[in-house]
Amino acid sequence: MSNFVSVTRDGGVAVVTIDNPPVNALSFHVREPLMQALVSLRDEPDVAAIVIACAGRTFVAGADITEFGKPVQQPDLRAIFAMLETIAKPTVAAIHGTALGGGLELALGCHFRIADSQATLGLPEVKLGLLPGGGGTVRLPCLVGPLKALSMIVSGTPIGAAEALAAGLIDAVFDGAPTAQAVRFASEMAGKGGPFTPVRDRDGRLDKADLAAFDKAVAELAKKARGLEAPIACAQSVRNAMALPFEEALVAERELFAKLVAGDQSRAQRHLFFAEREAAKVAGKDIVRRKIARVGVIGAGTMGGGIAMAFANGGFSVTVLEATQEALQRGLAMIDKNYAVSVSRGSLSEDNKRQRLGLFKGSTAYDDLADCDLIVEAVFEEMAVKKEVFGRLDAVAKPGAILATNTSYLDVNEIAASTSRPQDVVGMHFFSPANVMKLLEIVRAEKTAPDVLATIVELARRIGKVPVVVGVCHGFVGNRMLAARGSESEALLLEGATPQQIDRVFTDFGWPMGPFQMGDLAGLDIGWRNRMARGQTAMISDTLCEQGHFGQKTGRGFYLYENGSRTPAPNPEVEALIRDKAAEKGIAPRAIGADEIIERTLYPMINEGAKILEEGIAARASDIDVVWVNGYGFPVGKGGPMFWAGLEGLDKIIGRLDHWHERTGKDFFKPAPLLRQMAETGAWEGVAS
Ligand code: T1G
Repeated sequence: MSNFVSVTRDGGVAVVTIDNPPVNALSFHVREPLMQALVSLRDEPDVAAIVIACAGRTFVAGADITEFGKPVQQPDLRAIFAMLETIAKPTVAAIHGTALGGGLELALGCHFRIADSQATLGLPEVKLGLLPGGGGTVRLPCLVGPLKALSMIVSGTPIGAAEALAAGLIDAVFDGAPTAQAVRFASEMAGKGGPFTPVRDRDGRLDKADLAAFDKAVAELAKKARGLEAPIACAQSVRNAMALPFEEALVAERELFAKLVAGDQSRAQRHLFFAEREAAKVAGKDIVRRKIARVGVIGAGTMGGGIAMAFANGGFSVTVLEATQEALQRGLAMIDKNYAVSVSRGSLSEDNKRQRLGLFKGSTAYDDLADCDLIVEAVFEEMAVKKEVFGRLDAVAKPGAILATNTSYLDVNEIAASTSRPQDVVGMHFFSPANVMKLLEIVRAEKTAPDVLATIVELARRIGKVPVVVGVCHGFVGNRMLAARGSESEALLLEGATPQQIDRVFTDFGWPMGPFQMGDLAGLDIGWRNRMARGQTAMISDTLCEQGHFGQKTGRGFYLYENGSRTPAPNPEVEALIRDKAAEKGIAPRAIGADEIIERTLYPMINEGAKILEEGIAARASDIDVVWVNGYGFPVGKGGPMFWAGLEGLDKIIGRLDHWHERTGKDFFKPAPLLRQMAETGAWEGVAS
């Protein structure tokens, strides 16, 4: 056949094996021989049944994403799946690892699907700004019903084999040897004799479906789409499967897919798919990683507790160290409560909770960290405190242990220099809540050893984090650009914009919330302490903090939060404060439009991103996108600040930065040389234009 598709015989059963490492994507060089194999086996009289299986660690993980945006080479997936359904003899998909996207659609083209008990199955296309374009939105509802199909397709979250069996998606689950199991299953079916009904004709669950209930579910989902087109298109296509004849629904699916794949949102989300994988590549593939089995976390506060949970969730034993028993018990109680909330929400079983809590050991003695392979410090954000902790760590930690700091701003070189082993020191900047947020900024200090970096990047993926390696500067990549984004927020208030107006521009842009609501959520005192430490000021926020108004946690900040609610209400006192301060500064308020707000907040942020690239603090522009999408809620449909800058137009951005630089004289508006350079080439290296 070909290197990528082979056919073997096991009695009357023909086994078609796809072998296209690393994830058996259905690239053109797979599709062509696959089509040929299936056509010839269909017509082969002495073949009683056909099994489709994959070599390597997984079943087909989808269409080849690298082929999107390029002319489609025939046969495309739809042609193969349509041909599959013309095969009268039983066809069985043997699933192991992941059956995702086009991979699950291939399996839906078969009469039967059997899976290994550890397999996962899903249609994650929505995460690429797409919808399942190989018939998945039309065939899946036939097996699992429209509502289940809707939730699987709009969430894009894969399900396990047991759930797939219960939902009617697969026909059997086995422990191991899926191909051999599939051959046995196939010959059994062949023995029973047909006819074998293609999935497309099993519309029993569709007919009975309740369109009203479906539309109600769609309305709920639409609220969460936040301007993303793909979730809406997914829902529309599943609805078509209920309302239209099969072939018409397929055509409609194809049209929706063609529109999405050519759109900026999908380009942005595909950019992020590859950007996340690029970011996790550190130099020295063959570097021996250090063994990490036992982890220590110093500090059981909000960050320390979340970090400890992130490691326990990853299966690591964790020693949590606190200065006092009282603080330790408080921290462990918070961890227990967080798990209890997950159990009450059904996202964790009571057993899992018990098992995870069993991984924790509390202590108030540094000596108990002596057997840890990695120790993460999450104490108060003050250099003197950090140095004192690292000095004590240096005395007790075993040789070769990795010492990490969770500082979000401070100089990791200086912290490392407070030990006798700076080569073992690295920054691990988690984002709150650390057991939930995906991003991990890994700060490479001057002396951080290459194997320490490689070990921590790999470890990050093992605990479900998205790692990005950054250099040492104040605020690293994320917080440094956040400061640039915020530098004009207060000026905009004094000149006439309101917190609600600015936040509305951000939510219209696609952010979960705007800077003022975000400040209130995180706590205004964090930025305040940081500004005080650096001798900087923010007139309105500082005044609120001096009055003890830190945001949600005090019930009052830029917004009011009555009776502990999380819903922000306008705060008339803040509006009066802004007017007073503006008058004090002789600033006459004026009408400010959404474009100006975007130009004076996001453009300086992009400019700061360019400076970060110039200084080598980030290795690629796409790393900056990964930081902002996974750590700061930058809308995925815009691909991150640097990708979005390409969509917005670098010339336009430079033009407006020049305008505001001339008008305000503020340095952060002065376009970075790299930005001008990139405007000439039209693209950041690492970010497709
Ligand atoms: N196409 C091309 N390359 C892919 C790929 C794909 N579908 N999936 C993975 N890769 C590359 C990836 O870039 C990396 O490359 C290497 O494989 C290992 O991946 C018509 C429209 C399967 C869970 O969305 O979720 O089907 O960096 O590091 O952590 O309806 O890969 O080494 O050079 O992620 O073990 C739908 C995408 C496609 C699933 C494995 N499918 N893949 O995770 O490895 S759209 C998906 C994943 C579609 C049809 C439509 C994960 C994984 P490199 P990795 P991993």
